[in-house]
Amino acid sequence: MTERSLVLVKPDGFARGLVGEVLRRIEAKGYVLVALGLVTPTRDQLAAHYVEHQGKPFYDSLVEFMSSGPVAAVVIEGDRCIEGFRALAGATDATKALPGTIRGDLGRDWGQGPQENIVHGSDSTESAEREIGIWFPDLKS
Ligand code: IDP
Ligand code: MG
Repeated sequence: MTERSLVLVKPDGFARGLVGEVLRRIEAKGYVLVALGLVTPTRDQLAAHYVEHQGKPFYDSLVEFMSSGPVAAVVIEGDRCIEGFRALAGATDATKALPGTIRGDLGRDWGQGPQENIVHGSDSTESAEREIGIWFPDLKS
């Protein structure tokens, strides 16, 4: 049951000084931080990370945005933390995300629709395993 998830505080969240607030919410929920780093992602890294979105209308803009500055990459651990972090994050579109969630409390539309939404969280155990391998290739299970 114990699982891991890959969380990113995206460049908008980093630029707005929200890394600490996101980590605070993860820790307050009870999940454990397993790995943590700051990196400005390469396009290759983002192509691997967002492979499921290649070819979509927002893909090029998304990669541009995600490579525009530092992100905080985090591996969290805990029973059902994949589902649990997605609940903490809220809906993809920050305008629609419920108050109480990271995106609902801290996010808004900045002119690019749902693009700038502060955080990423893995959506399945398969995605989590794949994504953790991209961001933390040396992390031991
Ligand atoms: P998720 O992050 O809630 O899992 P996904 O559908 O996997 O949402 O989309 C990945 C990311 O792509 C989103 O978090 C958001 O930054 C961006 N995105 C999704 N849909 C759109 C869109 O319609 N326009 C612009 N950006 C989008
Ligand atoms: Mg997703």
